[in-house]
Amino acid sequence: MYTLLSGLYKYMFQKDEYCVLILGLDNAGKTTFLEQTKTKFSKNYKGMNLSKITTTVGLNIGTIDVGKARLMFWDLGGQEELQSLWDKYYAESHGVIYVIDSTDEERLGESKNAFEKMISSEVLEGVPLLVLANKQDVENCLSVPDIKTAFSDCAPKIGKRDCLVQPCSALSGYLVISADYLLTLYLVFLFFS
Ligand code: G3D
Repeated sequence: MYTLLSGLYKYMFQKDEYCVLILGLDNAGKTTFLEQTKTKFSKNYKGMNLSKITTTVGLNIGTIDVGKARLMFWDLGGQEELQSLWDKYYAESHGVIYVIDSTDEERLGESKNAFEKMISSEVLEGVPLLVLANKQDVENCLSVPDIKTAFSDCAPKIGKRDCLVQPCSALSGYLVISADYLLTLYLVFLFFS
């Protein structure tokens, strides 16, 4: 009886846990994205003042619940010297959100190189990718087609894994945190896991 009840309890209340890495160069808006997401999806979470967020050094962690899923976000520092630590987290991850600063054309090549190195990892093969063209609230920023063109030679390395590129503004919340995104991610995880 106990086993039956505990099985039922687990079925009803236990969440499937997924780890999602948030990667990208420093200053891309990773931490701002994480804070917006936590604010939107965690009922009692009093978010930080987004304009006071400083660039990620080390690791920020956030957890949100979407339906029966618990998504654990790991926001990793994007400075060159910290990028070498990204691959330590690949084995644990079910999905990757790669954040690009659409206002920083100068560092777009650097971002592409970091992205290419990341998707070349065998450990991430088949792991779904969400690419966010962030800071779309800024006038004259690069558009999604501009970014896709700059990243076009990465396409063969993306292969058959699920990859979605979305414009967003982590700061204003514009287009960022629709439940659809997270639901898409969740469904993709379910599908691939
Ligand atoms: P990181 O975690 O990738 O290093 P942060 O990046 O989240 O710390 O953001 C770096 C800077 O970009 C911050 O500005 C932050 O406010 C800004 N930023 C993040 N997302 C957006 C966005 O969608 N639009 C705009 N306009 N700015 C954004 P500061 O001035 O604090 O360095």
